[in-house]
Amino acid sequence: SSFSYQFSIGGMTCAGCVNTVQKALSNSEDVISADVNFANHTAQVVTKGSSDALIKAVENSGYQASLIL
Ligand code: 9UX
Repeated sequence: SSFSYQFSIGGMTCAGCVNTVQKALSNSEDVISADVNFANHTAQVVTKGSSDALIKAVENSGYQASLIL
């Protein structure tokens, strides 16, 4: 089964950052879709994996992510 997670993303200071975070999430294992919103500083991700793996992927790309419950 798959899960849908919403994250608050920190550190995106220009629209180019959106592409970096988008790629980090999209290229992560088990991710089905990832949509990053610059205006709201959020990301919506559908994955077959864990939210922790996604937070690590975002952090490894130089940004922060926290799960919105
Ligand atoms: Mo824009 Mo983001 O020049 O690292 S791409 S700030």
